[in-house]
Amino acid sequence: MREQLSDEILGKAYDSKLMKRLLTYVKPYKKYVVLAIFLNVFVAGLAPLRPYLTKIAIDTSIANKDYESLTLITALLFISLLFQAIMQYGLTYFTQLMGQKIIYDLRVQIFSHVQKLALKFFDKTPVGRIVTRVTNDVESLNELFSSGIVMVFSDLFIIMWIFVFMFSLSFDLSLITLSVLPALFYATFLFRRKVRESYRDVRFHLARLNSYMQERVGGISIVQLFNKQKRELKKFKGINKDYRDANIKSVFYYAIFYPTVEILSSLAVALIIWYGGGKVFESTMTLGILFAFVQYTEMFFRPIRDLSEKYNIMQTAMASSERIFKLLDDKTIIPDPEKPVKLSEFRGKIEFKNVTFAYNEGETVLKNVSFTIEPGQTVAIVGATGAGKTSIVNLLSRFYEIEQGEILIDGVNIKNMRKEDLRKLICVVLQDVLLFSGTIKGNINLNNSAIGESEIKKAAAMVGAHNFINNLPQKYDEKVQEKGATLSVGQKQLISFARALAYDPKILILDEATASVDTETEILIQQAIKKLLSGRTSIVIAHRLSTIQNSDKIIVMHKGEIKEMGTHQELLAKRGIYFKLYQLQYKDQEITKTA
Ligand code: M5T
Ligand code: MG
Repeated sequence: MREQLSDEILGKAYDSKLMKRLLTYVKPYKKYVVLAIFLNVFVAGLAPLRPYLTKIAIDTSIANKDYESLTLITALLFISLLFQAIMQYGLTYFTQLMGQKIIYDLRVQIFSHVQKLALKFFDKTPVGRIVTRVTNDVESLNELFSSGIVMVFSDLFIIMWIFVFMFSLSFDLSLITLSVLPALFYATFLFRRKVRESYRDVRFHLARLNSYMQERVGGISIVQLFNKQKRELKKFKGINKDYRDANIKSVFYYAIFYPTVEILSSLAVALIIWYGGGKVFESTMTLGILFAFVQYTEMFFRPIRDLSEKYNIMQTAMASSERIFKLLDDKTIIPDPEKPVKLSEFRGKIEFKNVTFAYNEGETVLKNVSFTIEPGQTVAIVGATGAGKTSIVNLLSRFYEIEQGEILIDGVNIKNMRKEDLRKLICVVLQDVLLFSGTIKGNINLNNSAIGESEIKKAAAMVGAHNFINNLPQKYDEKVQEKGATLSVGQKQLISFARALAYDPKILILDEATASVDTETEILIQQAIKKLLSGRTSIVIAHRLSTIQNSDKIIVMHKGEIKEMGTHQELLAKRGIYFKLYQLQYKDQEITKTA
């Protein structure tokens, strides 16, 4: 909850440091900015010109019954309107174009940065928040670039022009128009503060609604299984109501503010007609000037009203950019060495030397772990849940940095290798298989065109996945849903094996799933594993000890430490932890057999 709140904090409407950095994104599109400003000056200048033209029409043409000049002025009025419309179109088009181009760049930058971040970052950052950066936050910057910056200029330009025209026409009447300003500023000030509060409320309740929906829809099977629909609906209604009320409140402020501005501007117009009318009677002012002034006064209030909305855009954009830059500045990246070592010839020896590691400071997960795997060997790691088996794998792939000790491949510290080179050697078949939405084919070669159709089929056949894939309506082109939702656990496992085989890694790591599959699939998987392991250095993490009896070495982990090490027979003879584990499973099997 508090995290969400920090997401909703609104800061200043203008922060020069942030703005400076934001402008670096505008730099590549300088020509659009120049064009927009150019169009802006014209658009801003054209509107205030019209009341002045009317003044001439009334005072000169109409007063003197001069048809010719009246026609000319009417034509000028029309042309200026036409010009304004065309330029307005250009202005809108180019500013939107620029805005879209800038946020495209930003999204690319954020995504590519996020891909570089170490797992440690994702351990502490919910996915939803990163998605919000790329969508909502970037979108509010679009508003800043496309309508914010340029339009603020145009509003200021218009106000300035109107001022120039008004004061050149009549000083008294200008003062009358300005006399309403304090009230207008005060109303704007109040409105801004209230809208800002309600905006924050709206965002907060929206975030709540989103995360609630996401979680409940994600866990729909649990909701239905436990018949929680009614309760969930009631809760949702509550959250939805808060969101609705927050929205109504913010609409309410707009509903008050706009009419207030209207009333103030009508008041100014009335004052001008009353005072100016008197002056026209006295013949100290022409009718044309009075007429022009009424128009200027009406024109004057719109940009001022709009500016308060621009203020909100600026404020949201500043808060969004702050969050985006914070993400872009996150340095949770595992660095590549300056002078990377390349393995000239891979043999396949893996060494852990006194490795100590913690995900969070002070909570040691691995203590002084040392072992060696000779080239081509298969080593198994066993141990209770939470013993640190997966963590060993994470370290070998250098997903996390170790505090003490070193990990060597063929005698080279993995810290001295480029991450890319290191990970090219390794393939990990994870505990929970991750499939991407796409096709079966694409999930086996991960859309790497170097691995062709025949290699995909060969790999699938070798791990025994070919049969079930061939029975699918679309075979290898069968669509896979997000996370492989339409496939069984065993099928997903086989596909991930095919993926590993297709990539033909030098080092293979299997992190066996605890989930059990039927005997037939189990046999398939066992056979697949055998094929995967042959001829490469492998690490197998297994819960079923039957999988690993033939390993060259078995490492027994307990609470982050290696307690026993040896072959199956050696460890049984020791009558230690492994022996106990083995007995337990053996007993289990006896029970299931007799049952
Ligand atoms: C060992 C903690 C976990 C446990 C210990 C992967 C991971 C683990 N841990 C974290 O804090 N963050 C992480 O990202 O580390 O966990 P493990 O290495 O995953 O244990 P395992 O693979 O032996 O267990 P299992 O259940 O897979 O057999 O305290 O909290
Ligand atoms: Mg594990």
